[in-house]
Amino acid sequence: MARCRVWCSPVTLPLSWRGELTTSGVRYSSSMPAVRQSYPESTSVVRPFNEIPGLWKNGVANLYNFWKLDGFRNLHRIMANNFNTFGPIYREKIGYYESVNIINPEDAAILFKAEGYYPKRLKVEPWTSYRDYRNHKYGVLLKDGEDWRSNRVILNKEVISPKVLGNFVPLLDEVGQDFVARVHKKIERSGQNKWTTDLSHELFKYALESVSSVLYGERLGLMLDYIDPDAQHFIDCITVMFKTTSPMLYIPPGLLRRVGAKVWRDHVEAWDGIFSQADRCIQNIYRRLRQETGTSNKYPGVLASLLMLDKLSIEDIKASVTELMAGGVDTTSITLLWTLYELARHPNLQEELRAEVAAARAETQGDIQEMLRRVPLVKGALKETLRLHPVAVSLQRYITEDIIIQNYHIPSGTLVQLGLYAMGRDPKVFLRPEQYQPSRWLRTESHYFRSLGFGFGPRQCLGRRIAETEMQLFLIHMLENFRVEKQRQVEVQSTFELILLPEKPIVLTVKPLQSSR
Ligand code: HCD
Repeated sequence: MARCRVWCSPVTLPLSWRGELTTSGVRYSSSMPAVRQSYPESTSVVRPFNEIPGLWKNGVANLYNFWKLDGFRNLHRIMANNFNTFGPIYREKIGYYESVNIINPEDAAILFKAEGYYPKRLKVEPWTSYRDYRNHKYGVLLKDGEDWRSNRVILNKEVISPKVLGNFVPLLDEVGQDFVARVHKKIERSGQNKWTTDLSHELFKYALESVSSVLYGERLGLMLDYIDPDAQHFIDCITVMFKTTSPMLYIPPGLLRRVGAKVWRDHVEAWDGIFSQADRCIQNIYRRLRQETGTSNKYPGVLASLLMLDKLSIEDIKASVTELMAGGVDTTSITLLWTLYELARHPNLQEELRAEVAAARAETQGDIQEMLRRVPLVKGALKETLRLHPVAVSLQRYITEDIIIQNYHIPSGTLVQLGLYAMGRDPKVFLRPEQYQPSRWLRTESHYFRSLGFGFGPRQCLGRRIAETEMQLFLIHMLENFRVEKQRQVEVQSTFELILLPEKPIVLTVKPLQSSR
């Protein structure tokens, strides 16, 4: 293997780094062996790629073991275990897919500095295969290289820049108010002055209503009693799509397609449902836009803004808007469900958050955007939820230059993964990681590369600002109206279905504030 010799050949680091101390405490130069400057007594040299601990020699055997451990549903726990066994860096090969895994925030910083101009993450092959199969364009999620960059730059302006956030807030606030009104109604109907339920279905609808109102500038009406069966079908398709992705992650989908595997057929059917529903929404707006004269000064939504901007092809716009719509349902609703679960387990914390929201409300008299600036603990709660219950088990990049992590040399081109779930629960990274403490995000303890729930850098989650705002507003409205409680103290764990989900239903009781005591 040519790569194994690299450790003794010159390593190219970015100019700004030459001669600097790297975070791993290693000074590297091409003319002399690297020395650990911070521990002069140990004068260790940088170790070759080959010596990184881990199971990377027999991909097929590892895939078999992985399957035996039910790895398809336990990926997050297996990763955390591997860090316990091998330490803060390990190499791995499962099937045909090889990676180096890291856990420390300081190492994450080195990784992201080496992501290059066209950051590339692990390709989710079932998703690209589907698009190839049906001749759909890739959106910005699946694109790479210059095509990715040029699309992403334009989308950033309409989706994630602070400039457009102000347009989203009133739309999302309205959905939040409607959600609360719906819950009040459910409580009334129960005749018991409370509502005990698995909220996930309601949260899915809240999330889809929210992301749609921002994308299309129009309401779908999912907070009403009668809901469009197509919308429900869309929600169900997303769940199936995620569920059928993970078993195909380590087996080439092309192969599964040729043998006519059920999991591939179900996957195709799910994406078909997603695409046809998104297409209906997009066609609607497109038609309306051609009829209207465009004189209204109301914000028309992301899709209409992109169409009017006329900088991306309609096919490119459709592809990325579909991804935003599909990516914006389970991710935010599950995060909100975990947050309510944590608040139900911590009644005092819930009161503390409620007090913060009440004070912010009183100080801002209806200026909801200003209010969002005055709820740091609510924001901390969401970060804390994503620390313990991240949507993505890992962040990955193919590095574009050689790097040194934990004193090991890693050659350019390697897939390096940060174990996000494992990092969030590592006592060396977070003090008392098992405790849900939103206030840790307000204190002065280091936050350096620790809040990575939406990824990092130019390839971070495009929907981040929509998701954050939607979730903050949800919590504000819920805290202002209800107290959330739990029956028994049951621990709920995560299961991996491409994204991390609660392994069993979370049943909560919602009581109106005034009369719940
Ligand atoms: C899943 O080993 C585990 O925002 C794999 C590595 C991996 C790669 C890409 C990640 C994926 C994991 C989890 C789900 C993510 C995805 C990238 C985008 C996607 C994090 C960690 C998500 C949920 C958006 C999905 C949009 C889609 C429905 C159009």
